[in-house]
Amino acid sequence: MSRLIVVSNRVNPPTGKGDESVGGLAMALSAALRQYSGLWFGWSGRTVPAFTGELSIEEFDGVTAATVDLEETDFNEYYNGYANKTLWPLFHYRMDLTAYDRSYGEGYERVNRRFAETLRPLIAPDDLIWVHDYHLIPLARELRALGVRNRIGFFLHVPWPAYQVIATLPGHRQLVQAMFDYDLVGFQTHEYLQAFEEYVLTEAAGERIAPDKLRAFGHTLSVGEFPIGIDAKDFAQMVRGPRARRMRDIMTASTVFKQMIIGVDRLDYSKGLEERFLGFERLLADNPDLRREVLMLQIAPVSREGVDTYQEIRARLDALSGRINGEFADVDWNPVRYVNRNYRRDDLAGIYGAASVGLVTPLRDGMNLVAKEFVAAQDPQDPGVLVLSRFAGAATQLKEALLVNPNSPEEIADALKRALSMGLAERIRRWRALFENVQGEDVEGWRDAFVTALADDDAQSKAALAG
Ligand code: ADQ
Repeated sequence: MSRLIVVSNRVNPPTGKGDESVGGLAMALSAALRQYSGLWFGWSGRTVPAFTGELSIEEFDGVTAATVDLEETDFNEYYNGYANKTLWPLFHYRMDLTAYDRSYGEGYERVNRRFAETLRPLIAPDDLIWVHDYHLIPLARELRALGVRNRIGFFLHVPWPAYQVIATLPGHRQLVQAMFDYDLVGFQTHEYLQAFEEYVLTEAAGERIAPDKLRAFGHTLSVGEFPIGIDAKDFAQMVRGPRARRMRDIMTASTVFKQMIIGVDRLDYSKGLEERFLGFERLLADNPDLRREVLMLQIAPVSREGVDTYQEIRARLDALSGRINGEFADVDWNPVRYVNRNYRRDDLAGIYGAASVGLVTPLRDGMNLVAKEFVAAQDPQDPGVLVLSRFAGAATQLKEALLVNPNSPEEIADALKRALSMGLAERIRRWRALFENVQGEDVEGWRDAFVTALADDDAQSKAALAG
């Protein structure tokens, strides 16, 4: 079998201590690689004054992690710049926050070239190469320029936006053209795949040559829908483990006689945190009888602190949580608990398990793994209710959640009210359907489906060549 090389911006191999750094992609790739003796290549997370291309190689649980340091300018122009100030907001429909700065684009191209040059010597002829996310769209083009002929696949963890939105990006054509240097490109949902196809067929004068094959820019590309899941088996085991149980007991004791609503998100404007706080405030304002009966715990570790918008949203959330508590708190009750810390995964499992409602209301989200983790952590005899944004990719799978428009505090308040008073029979019925999906479409299935599609095509094209 071919070796798998995974490439992502950050490399976060499993440490086995449950303290892997935060982020859906890191969680998913750790889980996906755990049973694969593959190579994981990317940025070390460190910056140095000048790029050296020196590799640092470490082994974790059968996974070889090969990382490279970036130089300060690369970090500012590629990571903070093009990736997080241009592509991230644009792909999440925040054109108002999207920065178009030529130096960011140049930094993005430069880092992708440097990644390709550093990775090149590690590639053996039969390796399958799997590149992840919006930081690295041009990587295949750079590898091809260095003579790499291996099968290369790309998976986009975030939404692919509507044609008219992507068309606002200067250089959009070049970006899409670079995707045609891959053999396979995967998206989280049908909606994103369709939006990509629409761009290719209309803007790039491409054609569909098979149900899952597009031709444009002189290349043929396979495309597909690969909804990502969580490490459901490990998670279920963790939920039953001593650490999660203890955490659940601590949380239950600290919220006694109250129903807890839980939110867990990176502190990011795409996650709809302000609208969520306003929805909870509306619930309290409209339902005096519910005050003192509920509390909302929002866990939101800070991320991307080098980007101004992230500092601004943090300040606004501090003010908003303070305002809600100031308005409604009593001597023995605070409606909002707002913490900016990271937690171990087994602790998080226990916290989810103690909650009556999981409140997951991103304004846009590629998939959203928190929704799936919440479902996996529930007690089958007495499960909590998931309130989920219709604009999370997860909404296409988790249909038995209470789906809401995350822009509307009223809709959030109404759904919370319904969730808090839902009877046991309905909770169990909904949860069973959700759990079946979370378990059935897990991260291993996602990995296997993608890798098989990438490798299968290989067999086909070799057969075609031989024929
Ligand atoms: P993210 O935007 O990071 O991921 P998400 O899918 O919700 O979003 O994953 C977040 C992960 O971080 C979860 O596993 C969660 O448990 C963990 N996490 C969050 N807060 C934490 C805390 N305080 N302590 C510890 N862990 C915490 C991107 C895309 C998503 C897509 C994933 C995977 O934006 O749409 O689902 O990649 O493809």
